[in-house]
Amino acid sequence: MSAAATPPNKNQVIDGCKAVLEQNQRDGGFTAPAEGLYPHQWLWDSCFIAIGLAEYDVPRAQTELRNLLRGQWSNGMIPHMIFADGDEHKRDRNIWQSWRNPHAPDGLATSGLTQPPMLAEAVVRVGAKLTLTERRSWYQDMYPALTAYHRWIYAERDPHNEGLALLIHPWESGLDNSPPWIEQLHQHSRPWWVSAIDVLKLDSAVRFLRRDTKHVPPGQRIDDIDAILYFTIIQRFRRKNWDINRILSRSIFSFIDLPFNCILIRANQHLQDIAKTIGRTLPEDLARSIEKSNSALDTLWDGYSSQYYSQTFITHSPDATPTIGTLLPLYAGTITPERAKELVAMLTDPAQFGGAYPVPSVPFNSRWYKELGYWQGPTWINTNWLIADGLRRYGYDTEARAVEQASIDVVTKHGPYEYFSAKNGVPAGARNFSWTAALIIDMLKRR
Ligand code: 9WN
Repeated sequence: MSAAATPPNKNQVIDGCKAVLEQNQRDGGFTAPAEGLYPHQWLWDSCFIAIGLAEYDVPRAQTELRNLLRGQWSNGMIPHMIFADGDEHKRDRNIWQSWRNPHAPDGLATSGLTQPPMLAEAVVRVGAKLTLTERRSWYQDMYPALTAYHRWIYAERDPHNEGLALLIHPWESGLDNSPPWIEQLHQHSRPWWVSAIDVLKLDSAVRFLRRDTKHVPPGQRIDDIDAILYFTIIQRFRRKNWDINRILSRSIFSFIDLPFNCILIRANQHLQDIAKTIGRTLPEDLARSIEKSNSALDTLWDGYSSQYYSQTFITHSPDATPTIGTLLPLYAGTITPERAKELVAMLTDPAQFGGAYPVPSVPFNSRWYKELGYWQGPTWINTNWLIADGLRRYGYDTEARAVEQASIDVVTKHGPYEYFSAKNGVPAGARNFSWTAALIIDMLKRR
């Protein structure tokens, strides 16, 4: 799909994307995000992948999501990774040791964290391809797991009943090293030995521990010291057996992540629709929390800079670093049309998020903007998909089409890479990346 003289047509792009999903399919029926770099099953990746699969292979989309539920813990948590079998992945499984927690599933190694709750959206997108009878039975199947998951989010991650979920590790946000997370990371003390590695400039010597920099240029990813710090948090949580009470009693992070909460709010709406379709009533505690979430999103608005921000959980102070997160309340769909209009103005402003290949993960005018820096500048197709969906629900069809067209253009030109320069479309990260392929199929098929 790359430097051909004649650009591939729509069907050829779709076929190329299908081939990527074929190639990344693994034994047991899950789809890896990318060959080599990401060998396991990831939560929100599988949801985006199922949305694309639903466009041409509904049974496989259903299998993808059912496979994700293999990893669900008995307390309702859906972990962000289910580790692949095989000796070559033993080290990954041992880093996490999910089996230390009594809620973890038997005979399956998972992470001990979650990721943005995209599952309800994926279930509904798959449901839309079924007849009413089939849809009801699909929803009946998925409803218990979904309800348990959303209840777990509120029970464990909203301890003060405020309607906003806290996250305990940057990986839970899906936007791993988005600037607010790195800022939080740097505000906390680090273990002495990490400082020693830093001072002695031994950071690149520990690079052998990382998988990502074996596949993509280190300059495009999180730096080594920060990567080590991410792992030290995992080590610490592992020592606490992934028990949330022990973790929260002395946690590095407890952060109210804006994108995660926007996705949660949208997921709640889907869950309500699912319940209605099958004549079920959501448990009262969950219904109350959902109600609170809808209004709580407004507390993340900063009137001074006219932006939405993430907040620290304890003090509720905003982390006033602009990122693509500020646009995701469009996807949540609960903000006023006036607020939506302000967000659309930011989206189309060339100094912020507007440009040749929108939408940059960090605005161009931010001091953090880094053209090919992981989640610190490039355009990602999943966030484009979320923004386009939100725009459409607020009646901004032209803007939604433009975001989708830019996504289609860049993938038609270069293939389904992990991310792209928002300035000139240069591709970066993993090639043949599953969610890019899946969401482009979805965008093209819906044209
Ligand atoms: C850690 C798989 C995942 C995505 C995340 C992305 C990246 C993992 C990593 O890859 O995170 O979970 O190894 O850096 O940030 O959004 O789900 O594609």
